[in-house]
Amino acid sequence: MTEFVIEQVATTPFEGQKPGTSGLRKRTTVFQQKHYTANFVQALLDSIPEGAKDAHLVVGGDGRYYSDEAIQIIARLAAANGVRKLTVAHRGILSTPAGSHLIRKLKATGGILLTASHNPGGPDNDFGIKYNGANGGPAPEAVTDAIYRRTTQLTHYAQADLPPIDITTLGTTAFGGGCFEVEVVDGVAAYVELMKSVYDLEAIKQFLRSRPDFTVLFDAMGGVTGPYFRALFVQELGFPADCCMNAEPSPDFGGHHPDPNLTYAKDLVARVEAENVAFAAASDGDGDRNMIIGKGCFVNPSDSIAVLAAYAPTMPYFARSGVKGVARSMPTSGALDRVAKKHGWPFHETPTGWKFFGNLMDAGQCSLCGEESFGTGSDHIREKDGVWAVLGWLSILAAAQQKAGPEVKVGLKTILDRHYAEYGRNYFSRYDYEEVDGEQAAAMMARLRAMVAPEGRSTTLADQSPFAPYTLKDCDDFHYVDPIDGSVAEKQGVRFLFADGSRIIFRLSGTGSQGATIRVYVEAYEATRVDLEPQTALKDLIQVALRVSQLQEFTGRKVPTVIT
Ligand code: VG1
Ligand code: CO
Repeated sequence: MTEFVIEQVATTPFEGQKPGTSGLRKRTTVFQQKHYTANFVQALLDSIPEGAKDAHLVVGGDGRYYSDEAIQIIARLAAANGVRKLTVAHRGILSTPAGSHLIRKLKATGGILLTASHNPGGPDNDFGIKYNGANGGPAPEAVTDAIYRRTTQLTHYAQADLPPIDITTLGTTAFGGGCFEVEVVDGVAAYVELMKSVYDLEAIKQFLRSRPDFTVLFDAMGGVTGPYFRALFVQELGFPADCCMNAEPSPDFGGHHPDPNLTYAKDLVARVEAENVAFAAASDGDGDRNMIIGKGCFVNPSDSIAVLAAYAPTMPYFARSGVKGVARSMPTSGALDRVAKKHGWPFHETPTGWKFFGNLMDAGQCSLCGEESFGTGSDHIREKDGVWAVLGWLSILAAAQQKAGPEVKVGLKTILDRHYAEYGRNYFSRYDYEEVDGEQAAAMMARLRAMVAPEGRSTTLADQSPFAPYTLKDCDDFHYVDPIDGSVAEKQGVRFLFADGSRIIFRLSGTGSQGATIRVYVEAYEATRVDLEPQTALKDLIQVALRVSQLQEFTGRKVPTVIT
C-alpha cells in the first residue's frame, strides 16, 4: 500500500469558472493552464453537499483529449481531500448515461464526468468537467452556484503525491494505508445489463428476424458510444459488425463535431440516402444525445419523445413501473403535451437543461422527458440517454410490427404518420447562430427582454404589426419554480405566444465556449395538414422571428449555422 503526503498548493482564482447549462466547458488550452483544472476540482470537492470527506465518486467521460491528465489531477486532489474511493471507468470511457447509472447502482456520493458533450474535442477545441450528484443527475443550480462561488475565493488546493493511476488495468489499488482506494471498472457492462432490463431485446430480435429488409446504420461520431453500440447492437441484437460508423472513441472524435444533427452528421445522412437505410441513428460525444433517421425520414426530437411516451406502455420498464408523468424543456414542441393529455399523465414544462428533470423524477412525478436538442430519456437514470432512445425506437418498431401483422412492413414513417394522424403535428424548427459576437447577442436579447418586460408589455401587445400575420397573445421571459423544492430559475428564454398556439422563442446557449450562440425556436401546430415540409410550414413564422428580433441587424448573420 502506497503512503502519500498531502501538499497545500498556493493558488489564485481564475475568472469565469462558472458551470453553464451542463458543466464547465472551455477550450482545452484553458484547462491546461497551471492550476486551472485543480482549482475547479478543489472548488467542486468543497461544494459536494455531503462533503468530500469519505465520499465515493465515479469518474469517467467521453475520452476526449486531456481526460487522462484530468483523471490524475482528480485522483491527487480527491485523496488529499479525504475522499474514500474513486470508481474510475476503464481508460476513462464512460458515457454520460452510463455514468449516471453507475453512480446510482454503486450508491456513490456522486460523479465527475469529463466531457464537453457535443462540443468538438482535441488540443484546439473543448474540454469540460461536470458534477453529478447522488441521484445520478447533473448537479442542481444551488450546487453549481456554490462551486462557482468557491472558485472565486480559492487560495489553496490540497494534493496528494500519488503515483500515476493506471486506468488501463481493471482492479482496485489502495493508497495511504487503505484510506483511499481507486477501483478501475468496465464502463460499459453495467449499462448493457440495465438496457436488457429496460427493454425486451428478444422482441426486437424477433422483429429483425421477420424483416431481413430492415437495414441499419449507427454513427458514434468518434465519441464514447462506439463500445456501447457494439455491445448492444452487434453482440446482443446481432446486427452486422460494419453497422457502426466511427465507433472507436477518439480524443478528437476523429476531427468530427460530435453533435448528432443533420448538419454535423452529414456523412451518416448521405449514406442513409445513398444506401436506402431503413433505420439509422447517431449520438453525440458523451452519448446522451441521439438522432433517429431513415431513408426519406427524419424524426424531429420533439416528436421523438412524444412517440416514445405514446409507446411507453408497450415497453417492459414502463409496464412495470407505470408512467408517472412526463416533462419537456420549454422550447421543445408541444407534441408531448398532447400525448400526456390523452393519457391523463401529469405534465411539466421546465427550463433548458437536464438538471431540471431530476427533482421531478426523484419525487416520482416524471417517467419520460425530452428536449428538442436531440435529448430523450427516462427515470431509469438521471441523464438523457442516446442509446436508450435508439433501443426505444427499435422497440416501438417491433411492437408496431407485431400489431400490424406480416402483411404490412412497418417503418419509421409509418410510426410518424400514424402519430400525426392521431394527434396532429407540431411543426418545429430551431435555428442556431453559432459563435456570434457576445456583445451583439447580448444587445439583441436585452432588446427582446425589454419588449416582453411587464412594464413594456401593454405597448408590445398593442402594436401587432411586427407579428403579422400572427396575433400575439402573450409574451414573457420564461421563469420556472421547481414544484419540488421551490427553487426559481429566471430568464430562461424570451417567448412570443400567438393566438393560434404557434410560438417563437429566443435564448442564448449556455454550453458554448467561444462567443455566443443564439438559438431561435419556432413551432406551429396543424391538426390535419400534417404532410408539409417543416421549413415550408414554418416559413412565415421564421420571418416573424427574424423581424421581431432584428437578428440580422444585430449580428450581421444572414443564415444560421445549423437548422434543425
Ligand atoms: C444545449 C441544449 C440543451 C441541452 C444542453 C446539454 O444547451 O440546448 O437542451 O440540455 O445543450 O446537452 P444550450 O444552453 O447550449 O442551449 V449536452 O448533450 O451538450 O450535455
Ligand atoms: Co451530450
